[in-house]
Parts: sequence; structure tokens; C-alpha cells
Amino acid sequence: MAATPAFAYDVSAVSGGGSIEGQITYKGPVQTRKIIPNKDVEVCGGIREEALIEVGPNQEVQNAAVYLVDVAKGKAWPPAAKRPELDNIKCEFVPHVQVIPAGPLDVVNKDPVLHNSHGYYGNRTAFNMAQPNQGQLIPTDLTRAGTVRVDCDAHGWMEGWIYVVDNPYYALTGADGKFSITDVPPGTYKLVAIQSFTGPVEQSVTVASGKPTTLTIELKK
Ligand SMILES: [Cu+2]
Repeated sequence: MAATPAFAYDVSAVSGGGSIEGQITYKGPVQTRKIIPNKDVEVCGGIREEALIEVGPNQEVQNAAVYLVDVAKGKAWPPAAKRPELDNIKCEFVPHVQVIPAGPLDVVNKDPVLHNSHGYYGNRTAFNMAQPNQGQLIPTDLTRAGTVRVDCDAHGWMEGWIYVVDNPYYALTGADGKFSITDVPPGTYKLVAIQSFTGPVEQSVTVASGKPTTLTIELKK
């Protein structure tokens, strides 16, 4: 995929790359929020409680984004299976959390009700689109690396997160809280781990040639 990064990233062959293997944890109280659909309830469902962070039995965190910043050069982008997509399904954003390369994003309404997906970098609008029709797809571009929060102007409880990256050294943690970032040129980097409830943790990480660097990163509120 041809990304259009704000930070210049050059693809070049990586020799003697190492890897970063890690796990993200959170030990604090898990807060929840109450979702009270006040319209379109036949599609959007009933009142429910949603955890603001997905924590497993051993404090492992699912759907935390991990990425390196300001990487000048390294491995090629992975071949994209398909264009990144943000779906509105039953008045939820799916995927709820994703990491995508700077570049195109397709926003799709899969519901038979109006959604108005509205993405923000901080307070600045990144995209804002009304989609009254089921199956409607509107392409957009997220050209700048950073965190994009997505709201729906029609359903106040809807919220999604898109972490836009300008180099291919990124991961999203699985149900075991683990991540792996491979083929990293030896060197010292700034690594960011981020989750919407806790916010980011930044740390320095040094990668040695041909070896894994193992990290446990604790998110804190
Ligand atoms: Cu909506």
C-alpha cells in the first residue's frame, strides 16, 4: 500500500533486524460506562454496560496499540489484505480499535439507520460524513500520523479509535495482551503503547541485531 506519511519513511532492506516482543498490562480498577440508546433501539440494542479497557484475568490488555515513532527507514509495509475500513454495525464502530497506515480509509454504514461518523485528531475534524443509507461507503484519507477518535453525531454513545501510523512498526495486542514487532533495524527507538482509557505510555527501547527485546508495559490511569 502506498502510504503518504507526514514523517518521511524510507523502505530499505533490513539486515540483522531484531524484534520487540511484549505484553501490555493494567492493574488498576476497570471503569465502565453505561450505554443508553435513546433512538433507533431496534438496531442499536438496549441499555448495557461497557468496559473502558479490555483487561483479562492476569491484567493483560487487549486492543492496546503499540508503535515506534520517528523511524527513518526499515522494512516494507505489509501487503494490505484490503483497504482499511471503519464499519457502523448495530450502532457500534467495527473494529472498535484499529491501527492503520496513513492513507485511505473507507467508512461504511451497514445499518438501516442514519449514521454520521465524525473523526477527530484532538479537537480538529479529520472527517465528518452523514450516511443515511445501508451499504453506503464513503472513502476518506487520514494523511497524518496520530490518534483519531471517532464519534457518531447521530448516536452519542458511539465511539471508535484509529491509531494512524507512518511506519510499519506497529501492533495491536491480542486477547493475551501480547504484541510482536519484527524486523526492526538495530538501534534505539521511542515506543508508544496507547489505550483510550489510560492514554499513552512512552518509553525508549533498544533493539539488538538478531535478538528479541522483551518488554512488559504497564498502562496506568
Ligand atoms: Cu450512529
